[in-house]
Formats: sequence, structure tokens, C-alpha cells
Amino acid sequence: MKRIYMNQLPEHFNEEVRVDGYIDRIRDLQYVQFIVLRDKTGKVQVTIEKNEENKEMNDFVSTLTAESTVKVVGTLSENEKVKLNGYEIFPKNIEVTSKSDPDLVFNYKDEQSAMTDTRLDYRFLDLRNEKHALIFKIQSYMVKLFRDFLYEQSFMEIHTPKLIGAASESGSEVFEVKYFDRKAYLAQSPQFYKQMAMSSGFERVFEVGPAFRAENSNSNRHATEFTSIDLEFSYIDSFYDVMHMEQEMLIYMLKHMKETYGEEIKNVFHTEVIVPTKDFPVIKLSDLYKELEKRYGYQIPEEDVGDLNAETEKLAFKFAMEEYQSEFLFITDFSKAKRPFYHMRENDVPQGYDLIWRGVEITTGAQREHRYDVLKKQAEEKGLGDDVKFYLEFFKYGCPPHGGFGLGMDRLTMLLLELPHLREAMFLYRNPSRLTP
Ligand code: AMO
Repeated sequence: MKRIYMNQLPEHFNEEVRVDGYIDRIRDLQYVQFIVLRDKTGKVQVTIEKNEENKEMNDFVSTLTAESTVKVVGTLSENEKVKLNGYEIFPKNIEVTSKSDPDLVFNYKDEQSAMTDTRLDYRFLDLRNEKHALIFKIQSYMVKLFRDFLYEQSFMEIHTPKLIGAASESGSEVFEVKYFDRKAYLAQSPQFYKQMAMSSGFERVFEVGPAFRAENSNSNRHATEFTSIDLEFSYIDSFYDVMHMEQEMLIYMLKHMKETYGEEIKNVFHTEVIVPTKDFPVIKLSDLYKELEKRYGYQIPEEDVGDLNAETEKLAFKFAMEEYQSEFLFITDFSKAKRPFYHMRENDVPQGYDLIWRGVEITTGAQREHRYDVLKKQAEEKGLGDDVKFYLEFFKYGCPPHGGFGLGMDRLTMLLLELPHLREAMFLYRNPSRLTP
């Protein structure tokens, strides 16, 4: 008999149905037994009257434990007295498909009942919490919307290697791995390879994949492995084309997200999905510094000049809300010392940007330097030699002007739902002290 999902039950009143799921709770009363079953789509009450005829089943139900999985076949009946949905199943047969230990490590239904480390150690239980599971349904939908948008814009999806021979972004935050008799590294970004696709004439590519950073940080926004949504496209005129593409992609996502999950996000996470109606404001970094000093008396520490830091990002959001009523802010004109060698420069200013949303950097993007000689010089200036030799080859035999950006999927999820920490937005979180499960 074919299994049906809980949310399809209303189409099957007075029929024999089969449902499979977890036992959410059991109530064993004097005259009746109730089992609430749950699957990923919802719940249903299974009702077993206590009588002579049902004796065997009654005894069996008394042995069941919550969180076991069962297969139930029975008749679905409408009954307005049933508080859960107004219908119930009278079972003909109940079969245990997996028995749960009755002593759960913690009560996953109550977020506050366990230490964070326990929750993460037993993440599989933690994700049975409806709210926590919802985060990943929303994340999945978010990535689907990005994919839909990008396919509509004639992008294609590629898959680049994560085991690489040389560090891609900067040497310091790279994981080294033993690769037979030599060293390899885990990719910090698909940067070089998405650009290679431009040199292959693919014109428009994207990738959703893992990125690794040996970031020894315990901030609420850094993980050592995260998922990056990267794209790259050719024949652009300037990095403003890249910013525009990103703006359109985010607005598309937020619009559809609001339509589908807006209410649920409001009810469960107590936050509003806001769809921007204007172009995202743009400000030069030096002008932002001035504004933050004038408005909030904030001065950027010497070591961060030319770049952003966590405090600047937070205040940049405050500024963008006050000045432009925008949750988003593009920041341009970073110092070349703080930006990678592959950003195109004009009058020595990198042609790239960061995008801040709700006080956190979600993206770096840029027009790339595609002129071989200039790129080679910029790489040498940063002390990069043999490591990028293979990469420089991409630009020797014709490569169109191009640009792109990298967007942190986990950060985006965290900000969309206003979660307090990146780990809540990650199926499994990795930081310097966490490698299991
Ligand atoms: P960048 O290093 O800024 O740019 O990374 C892009 C985006 O990835 C996310 N991110 C992280 N998320 C979680 N944990 C981390 N440790 C972490 N580090 C980065 C952020 C960030 O904005 N190659 C360029 C992109 C490009 O120019 O196309 C790059 O990797 O959301």
C-alpha cells in the first residue's frame, strides 16, 4: 500500500490509508489510547479505543516509545471533536519500523532545555524541532529562487574542484591537506575557476558549493566551512553591472520568499521579509567613514583603514536605514592594499564592492582584471608568483571583460531570519573547535 503524507490526508476521508512517521507523543488513558504521528508535512492523531476486541493492539501500544518510527494502516475519519485537524485514524495495523530509546538526550522541542554544545552534538535530534527544520526548508527555497533567477538570466551551473594546488584568496586562511606525496589546499573560493569559465567562453556561470577558511575566529558570522553562491559573467562594462545583477537577484529572492514564507517567517522568527523597492544605495568607503564619524562619533582603527570591520558594518546599516531607509548598502572604493590582486583598478582604486545587509557583509564582488600584463603585475606586487602561474595563463589567449561576486548562503539565511548565530543557519556547523558530527 502506498504511503501518503500527512498534508494529503484531507483528500482521503473514509478511506483506508497508510501513513509513516515518528511518534510525536502518546497518551495512554483509561478508555482510549492516542498516538500523535508526525512526518515532514504535518501530524495526525491515531485513536485506539480500549476494549476486548482491540486488546492485542492496546497491549502493543502500551509498549511504544515516543520518537520511534511506525507504519500505520487504518481508516481516516472526520471528527470535529479532535483538536488536531478535526480528523483521526482508526488503525487496523501498527508496525514499528525503528524503536527509539525512551530517554532522549534532551527535549528537542524546547530550545532552552539544552546547552548549545549538546544541541549541536545531537544535531539530528535538534533538527526535529519544527522551528529548526523550517530554517532549512527556507534555505532550500532561497537557493532554488537564486537558481531560478540565474537560469532565467541564462547562467549555467558549474562545479569546480575543492582540492587545489595553490591558495586562491590569500595564503593565511587556507587549510593544507596531505595529497599523496605533496601538499594540497582546500578551496577558499571558486574564484580562479569561475574566471576560467569566462576564458572558456561560457559567458555566464554560477556555483553553489563549499568554501573553506582556516579562520580561527569565534564570531557569530564565521565558519571554517560555509556554502558560497558564486557567479561570474562576461562582457560587462563596469563593476556597476555586477552590482546591478546582484541587486536584481536579491530582490527576486526576497519578493518570492515573502510571498511563500513571509507570514510563517513573521510568526515563527518574528521578523519581516522586506522587499526593496528602490536601487540599493552606494557609498564610497571614505565617505562612509566620514558619515560614521559625524553621526555616531565612530573612528575606524588604524589597522582597519581601507577596509570594513564588524563595528563599521553594524553602523553602516544604521546609516543606510537613517539616510536611505534601505536595509542594503553597497560600499565601493576600498584600498588596493586590502583587496585581492585580481580586482581591476582604475586610478589605483579597486573596481569592486562589498554589500552590507542588516549590518553584516554578505558579498564581495568586482570587475576582474582581464588584461594579462596588468594582472601579472598586480599579482607580483602582492608577492604572488608561481602559485598563480596557471591562473595567469587563462588571460593569455583571449578572455572577455568580466566580473562577479560571492554571496555567503549561511549568512544570508541567518540575516533573513534574524538568527543570533551562523551555526543556527548551518545544517552542521564547523568552527575551530567543532569537527563532529
Ligand atoms: P569573500 O572572501 O568576501 O569574497 O567571501 C564572499 C562571501 O562569503 C561569505 N563568507 C563567509 N561566511 C561564513 N563564514 C566565513 N568564514 C566566511 N567568509 C566569507 C561572506 C562573504 O561576503 N572570491 C571572492 C568573491 C568574488 O569576488 O567573487 C570572495 O571569496 O558572505
